[in-house]
Amino acid sequence: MSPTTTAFLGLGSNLGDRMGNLQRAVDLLGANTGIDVVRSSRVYETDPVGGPPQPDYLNAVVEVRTELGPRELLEAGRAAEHELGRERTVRWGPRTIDVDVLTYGREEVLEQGLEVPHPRMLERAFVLLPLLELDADPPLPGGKRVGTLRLGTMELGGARVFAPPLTVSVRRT
Ligand code: GSY
Repeated sequence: MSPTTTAFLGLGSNLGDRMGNLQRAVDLLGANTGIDVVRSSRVYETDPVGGPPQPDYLNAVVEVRTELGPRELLEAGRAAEHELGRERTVRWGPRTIDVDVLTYGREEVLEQGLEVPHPRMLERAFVLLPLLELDADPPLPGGKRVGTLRLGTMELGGARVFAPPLTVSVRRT
């Protein structure tokens, strides 16, 4: 068996059946050979950040154990987005689903189109709140530690608990 790495993925949806889209993304990710979805945070309803005026999002974070490398994990997320009909037309615009690689072990990745830990996660309540539910001391951009940050309403506002964690199915093979 290949070595596995714990990674955290951010999920967001603000078009169509938002809960259904998040759950389907979890199921599609978990259907990949080489990805086990271990846990989900609760689902938060969040004020949209950036882009044109758009509906509120539902956001969650899932913990995965994966044999894939960070780039392959990103591709698996893109494939799930594609399957759910995501169209990349408006930058920062509304979407059926967004899958972001937030962290990959404690590795730092800086490649074309892939930066891990995610560079904007510290400014986003919709990432921080669900992520901190699953890991009290996650890898952060620039090697920062949660304990040294002064997280207040600027960083953590605009998010409300909306639903319990998404369902993850344990693989039995
Ligand atoms: O970066 C992911 C897509 N996105 C989101 C999001 O998922 N949640 C909220 N609240 N605002 C967002 N703006 C963008 S772009």
